[in-house]
This record gives sequence, C-alpha cells and structure tokens, in this order.
Amino acid sequence: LATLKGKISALMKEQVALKNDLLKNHGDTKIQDVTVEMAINGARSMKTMVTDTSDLHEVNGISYRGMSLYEVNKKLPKAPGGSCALPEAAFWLLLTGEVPTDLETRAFTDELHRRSSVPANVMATLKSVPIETHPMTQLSMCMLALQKDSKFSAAYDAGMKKSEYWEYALEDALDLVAKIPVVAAAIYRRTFKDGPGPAYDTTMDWAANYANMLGVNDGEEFKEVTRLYLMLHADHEGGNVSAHTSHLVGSALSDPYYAWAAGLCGLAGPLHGLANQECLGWLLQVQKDLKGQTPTKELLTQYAEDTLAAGKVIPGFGHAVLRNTDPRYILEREFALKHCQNDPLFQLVDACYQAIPELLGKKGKVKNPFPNVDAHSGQLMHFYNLKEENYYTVVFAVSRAIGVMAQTVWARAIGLPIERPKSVPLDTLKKLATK
Ligand code: NMX
Ligand code: MLT
Repeated sequence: LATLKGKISALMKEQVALKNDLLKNHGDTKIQDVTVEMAINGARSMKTMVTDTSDLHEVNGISYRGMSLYEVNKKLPKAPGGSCALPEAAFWLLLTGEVPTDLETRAFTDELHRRSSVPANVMATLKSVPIETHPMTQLSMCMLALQKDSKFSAAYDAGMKKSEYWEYALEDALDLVAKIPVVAAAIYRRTFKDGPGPAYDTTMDWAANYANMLGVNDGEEFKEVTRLYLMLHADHEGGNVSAHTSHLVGSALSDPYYAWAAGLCGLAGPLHGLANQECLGWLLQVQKDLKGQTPTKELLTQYAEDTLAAGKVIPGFGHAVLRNTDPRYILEREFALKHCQNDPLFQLVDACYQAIPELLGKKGKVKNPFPNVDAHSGQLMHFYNLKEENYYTVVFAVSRAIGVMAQTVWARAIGLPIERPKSVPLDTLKKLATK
C-alpha cells in the first residue's frame, strides 16, 4: 500500500501542477465550439471533462494510461502459465500510470484479499431482496449497504483536510474493488443456484477467484477468459454513462460507494452495459429461429433487417464514440478463435460480424456500424457455462469498478470541483441560435 500511495502521490504533484498551469495560463482559451446539436443530442463529443486514467480514440479504441489495449494485454503481468493480463495489474496501471512488476502485482492481489470480507449487514440486505430482482439492482443495493463503512465518509465527518480526500477515496476504492466479486458471486448463487458456491480462495488472483466463486466451471480456461474479460472492460474514459454518473455523484463529495451505486444504475441500461444481456438474448433467439440451419451472412442480414423493421436496435453494434470495430471485441474474438471456434454460438457471432456492419452501413443512419464489446462477451460467458444472460452486466460491473474507482481517486487527487453544467430551455436555445 505504501508503494502504491507513493506512486500516486508523486504523479499527483505533476498533475496538480499541470492543472494549475492550465487554469492559470490557458483558462480562457477556447478549445471547441458548442453547437445546438451538442446541447440537444446528449453532449456528444463535447470535451468538458478531465479523466487521466484512460482515453477513447474513435478509431483505435481505448488506451489505458496511453497504452493501447493490445499493449496492455501484452505487457501487464499474467497468472503463471496464462496469456491474459491480470485485471488487478490494470487497476495498478490506471491508478499509478505505471506497469506493475510481478512482485508489485502479487502484493496488490494480497492487499485486495485482505480487504475482501463483506460485512454481515450487506449479506442481510441481499437476503431481504426477492430473487426475481434484477442482478444489477441487487448489486447497486449492496454497494449502498457497503456505504455504511465508507472510510471517506467517516473521515469527512471527522473533518479531514481537502489534501487528504484522495487517500480516503483510495481506501474506499480498494475496499470496494476487493469486495465486489464476493458480492457479485453471492448474487449469482442466490439468484440462479441453490446457495453458496466455492469459498473465497486467497491463493487465487482477483479474477480467478471471482470465476471460481461463481461455481459454474472450475477449468483454467474459464479463469483465463474471466481475467481477459475483467481486464478489458475495466475502463472506458470518463464520458460513458456509468463513469460520468459516478463522476458527477462523486463531485458532490458523495463517497465512492454512493458514486458506484449510482453508476451501476446507468450501466444497467440497455443502450449501455445491459447491451451484453440483450445481445446474448438476441443471439439465442436467432439460433432458435434458424432451427439448425447454418448461420450464413445472407440469413443474418435478413434477420437483422427484421429486427430493424420491428423498430429495435441491434444490440452490440454501434457506439457513441468509436468509429471502428472495438478492440475489446477483437481481443475477445482472438480468444474465441483460439479456444472455441467450433462453438455454434461463436459461429453465429462470426456470421453477425460478416453481415451486420455491411447492413447498418448501407442504411446510412448509424454512425458506427461495427461491433462493440457486447457483441461478443456473452458468447464467451455462455461457452464456459455462465448461461444466465441477465447476470452478464454484473460481470461487466465487477470489471468497470476498477476504472471508475481509479477515476474517483484521481478526481479527488487533483481536486476537481463539483460538476454543474448549464442547462437551457429550448426557447433560450432558439434565441441563442438565431440572435
Ligand atoms: N441498431 C439500430 N439502430 C442503431 C444502432 C443499432 N445497433 N446504433 C445506432 N442506431 C441508430 C440510433 O438509434 C439513432 O437512431 P435515431 O436517429 O432514429 O434515434 C441513429 O442510429 C444514430 O445513432 P448514432 O449516432 O449512430 O448512435 P448514438 O451515439 O446515438 O448511440 C449507441 C450509441 C451505442 C447507444 C447505439 O449505437 C446503440 O443503441 N447500439 C446498440 C446498443 C449497444 O450495443 N450498446 C452498447 C454500447 C457499449 N457498452 O457496452 O456500453
Ligand atoms: C463502455 O464501455 O462504457 C461503452 O463502450 C460505452 C461508452 O464508452 O460510451
């Protein structure tokens, strides 16, 4: 912990100096024009937030601290014999800007193990929720139940100084990331199985332990695909719905548990994280309707046409920022090609890849006809026997806790203020646009 804090603290000095310089010497410099369309259409592509942990390029996709996802997957420490980067190493990278050594990664995994115990009140809260409640609702409620023990909140009440905010935010961030797989596995077991699964195992890394606690597959390959999944969903800069929500909530100095509980409610939307649930549901329906026929490009084009004609979106395709196939999709595809290319569901995903971008492209309305991560992740989970698609967004949430928590620590570290954009009535917009 001391090493981690030392690294954050050193980088913090540089970043605070940079922020102060920008404000002092360039505070009035114009970097973009705000158009009427931006104001109406969801602030799309307006550069109005600061997030250092990761950056989304419309063609190259996400980079963590300047490293492309492919580089991250190559250069970060792995489990013994594994080839996918460990997500907790990605957490370290996002927090410190540095690739951790194997030794630092192992110590960090142990730090998370030490913080993993979930208080009885959280499990009691979970027990009181009907099992028909969507797993994302259960997860968000559990984050609020954990809030009772927020160290940030306690320190605030005790009068902590502004310069200490980041340290207590870090405490909560580490606790939250350590505990979320335990809560998520408990949600899975109570909702879909008869009761508790395999016990927490401190000999495993963070992702392998989560995969193991789900109790659906004890093979090494499932642990490996879970590491990949949790590493590549970890962060997607600050503007996506769940990160932005958490940022906004955190800017009021609500603690990290409040912030992520709120963010999760956004991740649960079908246009955001729930798209992976929707996508698997759609794929399974296609499979059923094809009644054993080989999924060809022609059949999939027709099927997707029917979905569009019914006024629905094709889940897993399109993106608010990306204008290319999502590198997260490519990494999942490479994994599938290596480990499960004969899976009929993979062949269906592959046929979608051949058919849908061309179809959406021809329609001319969708700005990005290519697949995003959600078009593939369900197939991988399904192949390794995690079959209940309305749980899938919880797996996404366990991973994204890493990025959002790193962003929260940094928002407090560089002293970002309360966020409060200006809204205007449509009439005012009309006056502004025509004056
Ligand atoms: N299928 C059908 N229509 C689409 C799709 C799609 N996959 N993507 C965009 N459109 C439509 C969109 O609804 C809009 O229609 P209208 O003008 O009638 O309202 C039009 O195309 C233009 O939208 P864009 O500017 O291309 O996309 P926008 O930035 O507004 O939205 C998404 C981005 C991701 C919400 C949108 O592409 C979508 O709904 N995709 C399917 C859901 C999905 O995969 N979400 C996952 C995002 C990633 N994640 O993990 O969070
Ligand atoms: C994400 O991973 O958060 C999604 O791709 C959505 C986004 O970036 O807007």
